[in-house]
Amino acid sequence: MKDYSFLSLVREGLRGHTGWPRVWRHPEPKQSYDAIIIGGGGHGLATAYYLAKEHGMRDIAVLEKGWIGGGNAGRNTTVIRSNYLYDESAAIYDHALELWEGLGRELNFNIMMSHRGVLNLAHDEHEARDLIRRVEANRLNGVDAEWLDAEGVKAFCPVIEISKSARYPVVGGTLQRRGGVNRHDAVVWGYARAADRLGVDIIQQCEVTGISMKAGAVTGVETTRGTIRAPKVASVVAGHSSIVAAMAGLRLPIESHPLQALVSEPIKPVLPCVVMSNAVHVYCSQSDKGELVIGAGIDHHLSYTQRGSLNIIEEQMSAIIELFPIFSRLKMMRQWGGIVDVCPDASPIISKTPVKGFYINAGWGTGGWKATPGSGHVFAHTIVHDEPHPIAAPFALERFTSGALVAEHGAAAVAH
Ligand code: FAD
Ligand code: PYC
Repeated sequence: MKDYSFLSLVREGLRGHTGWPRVWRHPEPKQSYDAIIIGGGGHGLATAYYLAKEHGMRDIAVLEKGWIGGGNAGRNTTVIRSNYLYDESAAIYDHALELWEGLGRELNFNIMMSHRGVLNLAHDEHEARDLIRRVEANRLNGVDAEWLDAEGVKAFCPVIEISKSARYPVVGGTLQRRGGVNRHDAVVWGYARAADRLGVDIIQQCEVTGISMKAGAVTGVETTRGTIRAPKVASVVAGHSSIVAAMAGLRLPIESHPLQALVSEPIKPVLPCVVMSNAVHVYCSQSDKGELVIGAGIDHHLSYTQRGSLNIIEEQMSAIIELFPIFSRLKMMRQWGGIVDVCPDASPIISKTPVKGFYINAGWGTGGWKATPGSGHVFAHTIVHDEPHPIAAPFALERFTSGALVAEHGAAAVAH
């Protein structure tokens, strides 16, 4: 067992922090593996971890072109909830939420999981009816959900402006108490350390540039560090899904957009929960450091830049002040963007493909963080059995030809 005690902290401080053990290994890529996961974000690392832990697979590589957690895992605002409309979505997002509930203990890593509750606001009668319908659907699926009237919203989150004279008055909102936020990099590091301990090779600075195939089956990958063979290759590359799928000759029904977020200067605790509003088009939470973490919708143009454009920031700012006039004097400190892959029905793809041994986990759009453990868990099953896990089955590629779409634009909330 490595020594992370207070004494070791002092000892390492005195010797200039030169002796800390690595938390995971940095192995050279081997020539072949039983399975290769492309993408070292939350979903890729979770997939590798569950492959090793639940299915006894040990000969696995995670190939990451940059550094683990440098993609959307490190750029997202970590809102976690499972209040989606359709049964299929409730099943996967609530499966994930259940796993989140025990994940810190399971990984023995503090992921700073905070079940502080997520409020989704309604600003008119139509929106209220829509959200109440969702509350009812959620309850039928065993997902905790409550409808609060405007006074109930104010009681739960006193800082929200509910005046009737507001441009978009708050008429009520849904509350999922089990929803909340956590710490994105802790999740990545926790999964990485646990997967590494089970023998998974995590290989950073290793970009996949081609998928090798023979007779309609995958045989491995070409990378910036050479050819690596494997009978099973899984793509889990968030904003680059179409690019990697094209390497295997596949065209995905996906559009890639920038999605931005920003944080304010830190202030004392003022916002006890996550607040989201479709109509005003913004969401907000407060980090443990005190910063307000603020986001809105996607940039409408397609792009692979991780920046986004100014008009979205302006809209975000006016929207946040609409809901929280008290924040009007706050300075904004940092802004960033990520690339999100959006499917036409705002639901993900977790699927086998027409190429034998090639699997795709993609299209989580603006809302995949919350799914991380559940996605990795059911994807690992799909890879091992070459058959979809029952929870993953509705999210197979076939739905785009059968028409069995899982239309979740409403529950995807502000984001698209
Ligand atoms: P990533 O971390 O992006 O992992 C994919 C990895 O693949 C990257 O590290 C990338 O470098 C690597 N890669 C790509 N191409 C290759 C290649 N050719 N070879 C090797 N590696 C490659 N979701 C929520 O549920 N709640 C939120 O509050 C939320 N907020 C968001 C806010 C923003 C600003 C953004 C951008 C996204 C947000 N999301 C949110 C969405 C969420 O971040 C993503 O759906 C989810 O993180 C995607 O999975 P991932 O973590 O595995 O992705
Ligand atoms: O899916 O809940 C969500 C979300 C919040 C911010 C971005 N996505």
